[in-house]
Amino acid sequence: LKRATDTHGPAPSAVQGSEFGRDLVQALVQRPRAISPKYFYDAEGSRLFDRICELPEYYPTRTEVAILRERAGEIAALAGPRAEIVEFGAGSCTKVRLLLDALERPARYLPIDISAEHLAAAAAVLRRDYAGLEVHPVAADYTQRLLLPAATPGAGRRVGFFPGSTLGNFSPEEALQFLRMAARVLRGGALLLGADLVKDPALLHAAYNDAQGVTAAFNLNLLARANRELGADFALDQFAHAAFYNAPLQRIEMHLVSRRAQRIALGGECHEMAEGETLHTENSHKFTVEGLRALAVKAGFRPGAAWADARRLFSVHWLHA
Ligand code: AVI
Repeated sequence: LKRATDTHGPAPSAVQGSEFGRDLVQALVQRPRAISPKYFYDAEGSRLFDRICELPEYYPTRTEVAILRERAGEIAALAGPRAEIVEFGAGSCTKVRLLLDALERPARYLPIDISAEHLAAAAAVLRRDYAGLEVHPVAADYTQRLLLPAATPGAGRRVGFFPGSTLGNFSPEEALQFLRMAARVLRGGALLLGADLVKDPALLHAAYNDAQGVTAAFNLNLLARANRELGADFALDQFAHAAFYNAPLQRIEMHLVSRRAQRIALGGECHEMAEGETLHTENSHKFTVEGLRALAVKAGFRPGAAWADARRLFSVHWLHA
């Protein structure tokens, strides 16, 4: 057994004073051990995710971008002039440029993201590049209650944008809850949604087990972040990245597997992990076009067009709110 150098670990107040700390303690206490994938995305995790999007094996980003490029004209016609774009989880606001370039005189862009700092910087760059576009960043957790500013006078349709199949990282209940909220704030407009499709498990496996190990580093960054922010003492070489397709549940699961029996000191307690036990860090659900449309109906949308690439790897949906 690894000896905890200090049985109390980092100061319990540092852990209890942070949402990440409290959720990580809870994750280590509960069975099965599981934590929200939202904690992947500190500055380092966001950088690693950007690298994932460039990997040869990670097809979702480039396939979705190709669909959006190919369908830009149709999307612009559906959105109409002076549309207002609301992006959920905007990050660095790069994909939206495809829409802004295609739409007819978009009136306003409301990027919603949890990281206010990141958002302000991204908004400044967009303002510089799109003269005449009002950019109104909303620093909020869009999985919680969301209040949006009233539509600007003379604005056209409100169009939600939720690309990347981020919907797949929610549980089925959370996905329904998110879509219900989106239908409410977009009422009278529409949601443009990206959803990764069910496919040959070998392709899925490769996308989450890339040869360069970037996805493994992204997964392990959760523990590295705990060491940086909470003063935890995870030995990163004592955990292995595991990602596999759970076919009955139509999802990729990511776990951190304990390579040996070890003790983890956190929040004033000592948590034990046996060899082979895991911390479940992410689900990435895959959809069928019909399944996604049925879910959208349940949430209060009227499904419109559904587009996919020729290999049917990824889908983009226009859902009337
Ligand atoms: C952000 N999200 C849609 C990605 C996915 O594919 O589920 C996150 C990711 N996890 C591992 N690789 C990429």
